Amino acid sequence: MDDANIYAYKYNEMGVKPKKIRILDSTLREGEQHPGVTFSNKQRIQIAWMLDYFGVDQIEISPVVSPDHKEATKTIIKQGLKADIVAHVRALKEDVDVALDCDATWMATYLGISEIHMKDKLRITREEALRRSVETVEYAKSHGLKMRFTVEDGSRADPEFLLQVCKEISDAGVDRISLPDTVGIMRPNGMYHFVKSIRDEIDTALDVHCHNDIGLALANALAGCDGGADQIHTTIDGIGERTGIPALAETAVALTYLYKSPNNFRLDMLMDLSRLIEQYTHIIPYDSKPIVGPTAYKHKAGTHLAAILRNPAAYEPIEPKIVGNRRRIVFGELAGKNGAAYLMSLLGLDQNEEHAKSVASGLKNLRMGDLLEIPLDDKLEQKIIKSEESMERKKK
Ligand code: HCA
Ligand code: CU
Repeated sequence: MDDANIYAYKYNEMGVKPKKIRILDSTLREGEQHPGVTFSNKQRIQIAWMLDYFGVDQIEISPVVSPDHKEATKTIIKQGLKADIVAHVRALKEDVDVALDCDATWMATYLGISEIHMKDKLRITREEALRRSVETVEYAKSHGLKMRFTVEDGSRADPEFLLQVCKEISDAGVDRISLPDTVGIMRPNGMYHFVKSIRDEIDTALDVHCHNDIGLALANALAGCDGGADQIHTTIDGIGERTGIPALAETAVALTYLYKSPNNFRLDMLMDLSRLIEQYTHIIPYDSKPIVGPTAYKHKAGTHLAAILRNPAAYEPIEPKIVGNRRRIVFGELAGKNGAAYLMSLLGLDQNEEHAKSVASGLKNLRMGDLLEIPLDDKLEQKIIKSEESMERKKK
């Protein structure tokens, strides 16, 4: 299938150096901030195991939300998973103590540094915000923790102050800085320059955390990586505050195929991960959701069916089985001659060009929209070849 994509991939690679981009999954932290979502501890542990097996680099959970969450954090840390377990807390010493109490090796802390967050949410001055940031980093580092600091609402912060905070927490030894677009206000070009402005001045590793309020979360996160970040925050199905953050499935596929970022992601788990979250949250992915949505691999128009039946790459960027999804074809008034011929072969009907044409026009005249939908797996694909051969023979 890559052959069909080769020119597209070439454009994608223009002007950017290939590099590894990591994933931090925050289903257990940001995801639980999605209205209506709460997991049981058993579910949290299972989600962590599955995310680890899938191959994400870091898994984030907040131990300060409730005693239950603290218990879950402790238990997940004890599992000895490959991924780092990142305890996400506020920039307060007492919260760092909670992370320590959970035996965390990694923690993340956040503090709003835009004027609106400092003035109206936190009611602190710039000086206080700066002091609190540096003190929290120093405190965590003095206890041997690896830590990330999130400059919350960073995309709306005064760039000079943003840089000052980033520089001072870097000097204090912070291991990573998360640059969030907390209200999802950036466009890709803006996110690129937001990240680059920090990347040009300091060496600390950078995360991007992009909200999806205007539907640009993943595009922005990827642009942020072009600007110098090397870790994207995701959740399964993109759940999170309001309209969430990039979905794990889309991010992992984009990194693997469009960015050629080296990783060991088990992409064939993506459908199961989405199903698991659907089962636990009762949030059903919308029909046209990329990668895992019910119509992501359905083909309908006659011209599309004709092509798909010969070579699915004609209308698919990557094969469905790679991501655990399934190809389906839809028969109805748009099926056309090729769709009709294939349907006839499935039904064991003798077919020739003329019959196929009249079935196609019969389907059209019924005016009943889509009538039938079938999965197109390997066995059925064999049938296509036979049906084509028999059509060819009859033509002669
Ligand atoms: C929050 C804010 C946050 C933090 C992101 C991060 C955001 O809900 O705590 O820690 O990287 O969007 O800014 O999710
Ligand atoms: Cu967020």
